[in-house]
Amino acid sequence: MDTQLTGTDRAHLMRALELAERGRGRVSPNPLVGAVIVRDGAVVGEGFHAELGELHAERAALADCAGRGEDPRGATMYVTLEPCAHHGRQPPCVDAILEAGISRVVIASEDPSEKAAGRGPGMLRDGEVEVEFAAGEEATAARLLNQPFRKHARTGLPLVTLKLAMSLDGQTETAPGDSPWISGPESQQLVHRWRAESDAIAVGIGTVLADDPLLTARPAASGALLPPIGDEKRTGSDLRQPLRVVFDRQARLPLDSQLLQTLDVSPVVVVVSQHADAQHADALRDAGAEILVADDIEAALSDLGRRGITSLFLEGGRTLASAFLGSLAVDASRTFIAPVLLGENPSRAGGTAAGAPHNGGRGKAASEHMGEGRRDRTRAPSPPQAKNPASGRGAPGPALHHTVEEIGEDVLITARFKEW
Ligand code: AOF
Ligand code: ZN
Repeated sequence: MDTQLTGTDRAHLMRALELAERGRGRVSPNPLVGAVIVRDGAVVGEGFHAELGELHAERAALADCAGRGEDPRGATMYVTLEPCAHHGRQPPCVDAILEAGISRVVIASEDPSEKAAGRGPGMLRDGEVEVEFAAGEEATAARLLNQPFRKHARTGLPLVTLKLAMSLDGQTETAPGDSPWISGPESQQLVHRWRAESDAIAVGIGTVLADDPLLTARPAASGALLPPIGDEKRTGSDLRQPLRVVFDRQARLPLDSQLLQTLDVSPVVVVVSQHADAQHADALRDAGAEILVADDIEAALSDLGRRGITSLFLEGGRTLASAFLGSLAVDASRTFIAPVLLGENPSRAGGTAAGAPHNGGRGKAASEHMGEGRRDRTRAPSPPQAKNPASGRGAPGPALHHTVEEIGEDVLITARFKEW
């Protein structure tokens, strides 16, 4: 039952959500989860799921409680996701909660996985534990925290986020990460962060042929601009690198491309059509790429989902973006608009109308504007989406919600088209 929680309950859940955030970029394909244990009004334990394969949030909070020499018996546990009841990489959290004698569990969101879906809360109730689910703001925040996990659990498909950068005259760049950018340095840093937080990045073959990109997450290059992921500063070396995916119908990826020269950093998956030249595909396989045969976006997404990819970040170019939009396969978008005019036929390699890479002139003062002027706007869900939330279709159409913020000298519009 959804319950009206007290202000204190809600504050503890918000703290649990904050803790959950610290696992970002480390736990996928698992969800981000945080937990707080409160006894007689005092916090006696806090924890979060910090690393894939390691303690779940509930056990981490119980361990913290033990470490503080506190007794969790009779306490309330606030947790952002329903406690699990299955044996996976970790034993069931419900066993730990029951053993610890926790008397009340307040849960911010349900776990839509087949193996969960209410089993844990049911077992807790059978064990005489009072179980309450949050509604409202905390429940929404908990669901939004785990959109990739939730979509993957519900559909088997990764959450797709489209990234675009454009000039004031609507020119889009085709090689966001690795050739001169339309967007400024702060935006580039954000994109490297997003890469590190994604399970996979995708580009079209046109982008690879034009720019020979690396598509790795390299936020450490100018780390000062980048706030830490999780609760501590991280260097480039302990960042998880996303799987790199090239949509390459005809298997044209050059064997000497940077992607294939850096397979030690992160694997490369080449999505080819069943009509692709078999020799080309074999050569790519011999060079160390994984070949995925799929004739449409949906088949490719299903295959990536089966490999445990819960989030796919689309980085370019226009052809790939159009294909995903045409398949209604875009859940979210992140669009940078940079204060530059590129003119009719921009030479793609950063040649601006003025003939000089415009990023060079961006002053330090730009960072002072970070995050300034952020606006939140919510739109009522459009009827078809609201009626058919699990259809797996997202965009084109109006966003369910979007924010506008300044990143350095650029404007960033972040939009959601689908909620899971
Ligand atoms: C929780 N607390 O902190 C997390 C949960 O392979 P395992 O053992 O790590 O289990 C992963 C599954 O457990 C994951 O798919 C999700 O359903 C749940 N994650 N559950 O009670 C946590 N991370
Ligand atoms: Zn668990």
